[in-house]
Amino acid sequence: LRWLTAGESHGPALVATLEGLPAGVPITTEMVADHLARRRLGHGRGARMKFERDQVTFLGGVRHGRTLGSPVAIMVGNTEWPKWEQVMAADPVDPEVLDGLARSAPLTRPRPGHADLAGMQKYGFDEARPILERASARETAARVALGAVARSYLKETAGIEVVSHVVELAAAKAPYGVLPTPADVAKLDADPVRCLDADASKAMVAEIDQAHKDGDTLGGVVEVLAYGVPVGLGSHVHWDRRLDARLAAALMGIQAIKGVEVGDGFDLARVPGSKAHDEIVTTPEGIKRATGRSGGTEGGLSTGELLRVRAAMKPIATVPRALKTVDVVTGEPAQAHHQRSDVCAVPAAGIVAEAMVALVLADAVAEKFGGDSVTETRRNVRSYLENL
Ligand code: EPS
Repeated sequence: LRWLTAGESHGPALVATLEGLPAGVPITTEMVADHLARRRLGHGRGARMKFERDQVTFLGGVRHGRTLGSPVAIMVGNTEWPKWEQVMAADPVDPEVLDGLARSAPLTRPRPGHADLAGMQKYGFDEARPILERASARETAARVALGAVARSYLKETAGIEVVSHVVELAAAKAPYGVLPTPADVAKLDADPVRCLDADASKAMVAEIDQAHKDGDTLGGVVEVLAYGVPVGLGSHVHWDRRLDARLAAALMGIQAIKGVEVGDGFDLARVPGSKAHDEIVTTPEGIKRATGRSGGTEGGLSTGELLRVRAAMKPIATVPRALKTVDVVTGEPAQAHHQRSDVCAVPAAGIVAEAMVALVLADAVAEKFGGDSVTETRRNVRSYLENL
């Protein structure tokens, strides 16, 4: 698969294209919109989530609710655009018009932790607007749109389903080993922080409320589970074909993610080998692993067990109680710019992480099973599983 996104946070729209899927994958505007709506959920999201909506339009690759096998192109309109038409115009705008607009004031006090400063230095800008517009996590809406297509492909061809939940939020932690299934998704989406454990959820909400009072922001950890992944996606033969490496890169590529774990991850480094691996046992359903510490990958290959990965998100860099910085025009110490921000976007990060895992798995399924129509791919999956 090949896929790309384009678009700025306050531009007219985000666009995303996905090439390499077979014909016949069921997908509708409503299916994409549903996942985009899930991404907007979560206690601690900022004002923009309330007044902006995601407008989905398919521009290519889909007819009457099924993919055609041609590149899929999706546009997600920014309903905020009318306020930004001059400031973010593609064509030159009369400087006098811009001078009269508060939104167009140069952002010369870069936020620590954001792409602002290094981006300005690298791309040769004297203010942060041209950098933050693309660095913004608004772009994740485009990935979630593509993820909706990828997950439909996975379900139709191989019966794979992807679920995520929040397992840590600042100091609040869900108990280890609570693993939601696809049947729990409605309950998770109804929880203010997308956490299955009621006590942990309450503690997470309290953390966010306190940070809000303190003018601060919070991070956390999300876990993504993929059910129904067949043995043999990815490969041990080369580093860039390893499924775990591809998942790690995809998750790390989400804004504000600073760490990724596969299975028990860093904890495996703290226990002896006898307690680190999943013993192989025979069961009425065939050969299985007795535990799930590996997270469903061994040697870069999926094992056929539950796939489990985690991503750690740092607190949002737009901190209301603004951090120390330097004004790049005067060279004087200053406070970082701040207009509005989310207190916490960890629940949303879980939905984005689902999309990234779905895109990686869709790529690995397409690579292993090929097929130009969903029926052909499904036949290939079935024949492979029957011959194991
Ligand atoms: C973001 C900052 C906020 C968020 C935005 C991501 O936007 P603004 O700068 O306009 O207040 O609302 O997220 C979205 C718009 C979205 O759809 O997720 C940032 O700096 O990353």
